[in-house]
Amino acid sequence: MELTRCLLIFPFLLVAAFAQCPASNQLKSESGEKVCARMFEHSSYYYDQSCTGKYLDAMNGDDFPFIPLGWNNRISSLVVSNRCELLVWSISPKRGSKRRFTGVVYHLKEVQKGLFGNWNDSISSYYCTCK
Ligand SMILES: [Ca+2]
Repeated sequence: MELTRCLLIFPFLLVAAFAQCPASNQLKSESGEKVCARMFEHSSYYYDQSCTGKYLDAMNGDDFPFIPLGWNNRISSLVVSNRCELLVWSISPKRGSKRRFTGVVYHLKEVQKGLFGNWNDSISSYYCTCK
């Protein structure tokens, strides 16, 4: 009886404790403003532990040919708000590979960049817009 109860409750607790990536319709700044995209320092092999570490918010219309200081080649996961899109480049200013993102991206490592690369720790410029 006790064991059964544990088995039923434990998986739910794990998900609740580690669910990290916010949903695309829940991105708000501390002042309550809608955020265009939130970019995170880390990701995890486990989907429910992604979107961790420090994060960088892009607001609607933010256009950064040079990503803010300290963030170059550092972003590993990201979430783009509903009806918004994030354009990124691998080299500043807006050079190299280019990619458009929407929705939740748990692992930039799994997004192919060019023939052999991937987008983990590879974003150097961005432009975020919402409709
Ligand atoms: Ca990283």
